Amino acid sequence: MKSFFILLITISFLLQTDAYANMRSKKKTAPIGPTCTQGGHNPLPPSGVCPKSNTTFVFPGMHDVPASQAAVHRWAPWFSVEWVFYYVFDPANIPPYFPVPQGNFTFTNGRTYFDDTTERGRCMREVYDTRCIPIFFTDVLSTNNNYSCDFLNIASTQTAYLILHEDRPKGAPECCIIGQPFHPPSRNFSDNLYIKKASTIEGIDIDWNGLTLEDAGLFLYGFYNKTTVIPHDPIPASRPYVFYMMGAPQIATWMYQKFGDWDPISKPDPRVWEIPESCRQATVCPGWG
Ligand SMILES: *[C@@H]1O[C@H](CO)[C@@H](O)[C@H](O)[C@H]1NC(C)=O
Ligand SMILES: *[C@@H]1O[C@H](CO)[C@@H](O)[C@H](O)[C@H]1NC(C)=O
Ligand SMILES: *[C@@H]1O[C@H](CO)[C@@H](O)[C@H](O)[C@H]1NC(C)=O
Ligand SMILES: *[C@@H]1O[C@H](CO)[C@@H](O)[C@H](O)[C@H]1NC(C)=O
Ligand SMILES: CC(=O)N[C@H]1CO[C@H](CO)[C@@H](O)[C@@H]1O
Repeated sequence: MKSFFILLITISFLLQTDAYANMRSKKKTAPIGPTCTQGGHNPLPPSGVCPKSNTTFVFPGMHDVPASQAAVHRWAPWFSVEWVFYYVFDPANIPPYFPVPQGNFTFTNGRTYFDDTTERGRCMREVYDTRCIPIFFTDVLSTNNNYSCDFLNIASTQTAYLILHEDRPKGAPECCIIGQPFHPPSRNFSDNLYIKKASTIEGIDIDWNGLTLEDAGLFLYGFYNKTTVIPHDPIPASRPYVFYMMGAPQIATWMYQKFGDWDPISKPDPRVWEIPESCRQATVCPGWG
């Protein structure tokens, strides 16, 4: 591993001495993906609020919570969580669902791994078993989403990779970049989300934390209101209930990630954070940015 990095440093030094390559390496360091994410994946803007969507959204079954009364929620220092991601085509079939969508949808199973305490900083990996999240509007990844994928984001690399597998569309890369600079959300990410609401679904009291973005629309993250004391951290941890956001409309206007089993006790296996060989030459994902 060490010798690999020394090799990289040597190569990048050699490239710097070549004017043409220098232009190319400059191009490579231009930001990839969203640059304003309300502090979630890159710094908050000086104003403290990313440019908002001008669409008016509705929130079925939710009521507003004044910011001063909103409960504080913290992700556990590490966790894994199972989920089902529902992709809902009809824009009028508005989340949240009670508890799952009716009508026309597709879905995939998957899981998220998070660890704020690794040698390489905060790490997150999302594994989509059969259908990748439809966030591509054009090009080879946008025609359908019936391929598996992983998103891997290691804070020390400031890069979010999309890793594709054998079932990827013809012509799609094995690995490409969707975010740079980009880091996994901090444990306190919900503090910066200024939409504060609450509702009860399946008898569970849920605190919603959200934002809207100019180009990407609505994002809402629901935690169980009841927090959990875990043995290895003084701050009570919050269990995720649902995350939802808007997708590429040719596949899904609404994308509803309903969390299941949550394990804030076992530390994810470090192998989860291994960046595959195929990512070493990765460039921006086709149809992205
Ligand atoms: C809302 O934003 C879109 C896209 O930025 C723009 O085309 C539209 O004119 C805006 N509508 C209003 C009412 O500001
Ligand atoms: C799923 O992908 C395969 C190719 O991998 C394609 O032939 C098929 O039509 C796709 N199905 C849907 C429902 O998009
Ligand atoms: C939130 O977490 C980040 C990263 O761990 C830390 O730098 C920041 O000070 C925290 N903010 C609050 C308000 O606790
Ligand atoms: C169901 O969703 C698919 C896309 O997933 C869409 O092509 C189709 O038109 C939808 N059907 C109805 C009846 O809305
Ligand atoms: C609806 C509900 O149970 N709300 C509770 C959420 O948790 C806070 C404490 O963090 C309570 O004060 C609320 O009553």
